[in-house]
Amino acid sequence: MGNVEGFLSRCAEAREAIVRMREPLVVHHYDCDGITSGSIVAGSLEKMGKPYRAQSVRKLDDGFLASIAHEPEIIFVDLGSGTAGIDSLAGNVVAIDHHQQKSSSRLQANPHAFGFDGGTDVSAAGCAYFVFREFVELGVVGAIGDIQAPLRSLNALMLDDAVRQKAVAVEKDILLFGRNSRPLKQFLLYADEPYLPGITGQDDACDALLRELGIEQRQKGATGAEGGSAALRQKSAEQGEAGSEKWRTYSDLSFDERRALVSSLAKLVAMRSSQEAASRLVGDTYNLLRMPQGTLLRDASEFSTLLNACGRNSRPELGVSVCLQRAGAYVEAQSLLAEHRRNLRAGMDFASKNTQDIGKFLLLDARGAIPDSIIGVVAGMLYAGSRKKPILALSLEAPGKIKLSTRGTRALVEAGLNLGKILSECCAQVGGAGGGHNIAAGATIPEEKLNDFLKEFAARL
Ligand SMILES: [Mn+2]
Repeated sequence: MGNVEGFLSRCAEAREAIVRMREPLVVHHYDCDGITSGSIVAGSLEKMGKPYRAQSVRKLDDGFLASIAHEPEIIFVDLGSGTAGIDSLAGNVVAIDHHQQKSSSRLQANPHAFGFDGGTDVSAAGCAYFVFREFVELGVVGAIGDIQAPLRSLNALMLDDAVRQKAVAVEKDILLFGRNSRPLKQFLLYADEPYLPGITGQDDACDALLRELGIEQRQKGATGAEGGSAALRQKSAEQGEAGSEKWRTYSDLSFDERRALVSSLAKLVAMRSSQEAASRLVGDTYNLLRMPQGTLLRDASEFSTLLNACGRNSRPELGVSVCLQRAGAYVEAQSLLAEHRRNLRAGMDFASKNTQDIGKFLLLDARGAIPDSIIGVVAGMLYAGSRKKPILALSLEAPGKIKLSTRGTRALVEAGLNLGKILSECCAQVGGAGGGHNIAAGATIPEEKLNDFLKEFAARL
C-alpha cells in the first residue's frame, strides 16, 4: 500500500486551495468517473455556497487549454495531471485526478504521487471524495464505473466510510447486470459477464428456465400506477411495454426464488463453462441506501451505466444533474440509456465479428462502424474475461484522425504491462496524443501514421 497519510494530507491541501477560490471553473471528464467526481466537486461547492461554472470535456487538448487560458481559477477533475500543458496556464490551478502524471508544477490530489495506482486503487471520484469528504456513494459509483471492483486500497478506505455512514451496503449477490432494472428475461438474455451457456441470447431457453423454477415473469395484479416514486420507476423501458402488469426484475424476487435461480445458473455455468466462470457469477454488490428505492440509482453498477449513457451521448451535464438529484434529470437520463443500449448492442455485434488476433495483440478496426464515443466501452465489454493479450480498438474521431482505445487484464498488468506508458511512448514516436492507466489507455493519432503506430505498439509488448 502506498502512503495513505501523504495522499490524504495532499487532498486536504487541495481542499484548502479550493476554499480560497472565488468563482472557479470546474473542468471534468465526460465518462462515469468524470461525471461523479465532477458532481462531488460541484455539489461540495454548492454546499459551501460558492459560485462556480462547470464544463465537461472529452479530452484536454491544446485548443481547449487555449480557450480557458484567461481563467483565473480552474479545478480539473478526472483529467489534468496527464497533460503537461496545464503547467503553462496562467491561473490558479488544482487538479483532482488519478491519471499518470505529466504535469509537475500544479497542486494535484493524485494517488500516483504517493505510491498508489490510479488504475486500480482509486478513481477520480474517490480522490474528490477524499478532498471534500462529501457524497461518498458517488465516490463508489465512480470507482465501479472505472472498473475498479473489487474495491481495494484507497477505494476500500472510502468504502469503509460509506458503510459506516450507512450510505452503502455491500451484499454478496448475483453480478449479472440489471438486478433492479431489467425484466427477468432480459436479465438472462443479455448476460455476458459471465456468459451463460445455453441461456445468453436464447429467448426460449430463458422462458423455459424460469418456468422450470416456477418463477413468474410478471407481477400478478400489479398496476401501472404505484404512487409516490412511480415516475421514477422504470417501466420495462427495454420492452416498450405499457401494460398494467409489471415485469418483475431480479430484485422483485423472493429470497427463495433468488436462491433457486442463482444456484441453477451456477450449476449450469460450472458444468458448461468452468468452475472459475461460475465463481464470477456471485460477488460484492453495492446498494446505495440513500438513493430513491426502485431506481437504477440504488445500485452502483446500474448507476454507473446510466451515467456512462449520459456521457457517451454528449449529455454529461445531465449526468451531473442525476448525481445531484435535480428535478426531472433521472427520467430524462433513462431514455438516453435505452438509446445507448441500442448503440452498444450494434457495436458489440460488429466487434464480435471483426476482431482479429494479429500476434502480440487483438486488433479491432472499427473505423466507420463504431463511434469514437463508445469504442472504449465496446473494447472493454468484448474483452471481459480471461484474455491472454491486450486488445487495441480503432475508430474514426474525425476525418484523418484515429481514436485508439486499448485494454489489458489485471494478470497482464501484474506481469508488467503498462498500456498508458506504452501509448505515451508510441505517440511520442508517431506524433499523437495519448496515455492513461496501465490497464486501459487511449490516444488520438493522424490516420496516415497508423502503420507506424502499430509497429511501435507491437514492439513494446
Ligand atoms: Mn477516471
